[in-house]
Amino acid sequence: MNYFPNDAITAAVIGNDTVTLPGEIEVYRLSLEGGRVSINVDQTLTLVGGLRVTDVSQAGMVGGEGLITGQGSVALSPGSGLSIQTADFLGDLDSGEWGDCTRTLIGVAGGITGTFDNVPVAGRYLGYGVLTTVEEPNDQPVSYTVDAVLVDLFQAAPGDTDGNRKVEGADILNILQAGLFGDGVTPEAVWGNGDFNADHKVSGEDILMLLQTGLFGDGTYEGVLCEAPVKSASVGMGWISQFEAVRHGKPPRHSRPQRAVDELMAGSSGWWLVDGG
Ligand SMILES: [Ca+2]
Ligand SMILES: [Ca+2]
Repeated sequence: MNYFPNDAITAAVIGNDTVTLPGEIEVYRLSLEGGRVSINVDQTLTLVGGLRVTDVSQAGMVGGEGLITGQGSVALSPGSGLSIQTADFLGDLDSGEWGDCTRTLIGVAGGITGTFDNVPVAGRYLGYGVLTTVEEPNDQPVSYTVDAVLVDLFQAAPGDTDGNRKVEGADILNILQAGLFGDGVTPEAVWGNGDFNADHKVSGEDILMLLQTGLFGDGTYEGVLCEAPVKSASVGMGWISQFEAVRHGKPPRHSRPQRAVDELMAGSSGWWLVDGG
């Protein structure tokens, strides 16, 4: 559903497709809920109250199309704000795509005047293991060029429940303390308590995703999210082979992460007391 009044006190909602503005438009708050806006040359979209994006995963890469695009221009009024969420992962987690990524929210050839007065703070959780970040390249969650508004995002790796760039004992503790493992589908199951594939349950599939990253106890991890995807057959192979050994009834070698998972599966919660992370 698209709803686009030309009115400085009314919100506009773009639910699908790309809406080309019919002319000069002033709007209180623009909500992009799956759709995009295109602005024709010599026309200006003025955002009085601000912009709300419900799925930042659809925003373009740097140099690509923004969610607000076209040959026209955008004016951000004083006091306007930006709010963002995501409705999907930023990369294919099964292929090891996580890490930092800059996305283009607004990219208009006619340029941008003004800035948002209120933007998400660094580390704001957006859903699907995605957070705003102050890491390179822009050192702030929201940045501006003459013709673009960019947002710096971080896609956490499966297992990194708190998005601190480590998969460690504290993450396993988050999963254990929530106590949702094996409960089946529940609305309470989210990234932060162990649902890494967003199927609304914390199950063995999520634990396998954690294991396959090979990141447990490895310290701070890097990512390849905005570069060409790198698929390495060796990623996590040690873990996978141990998991396979368990599945086939062979005794696993004793490593802390494997023992943690064994005990998680068995419902024990004492292992993390001896883990150094
Ligand atoms: Ca973590
Ligand atoms: Ca899950």
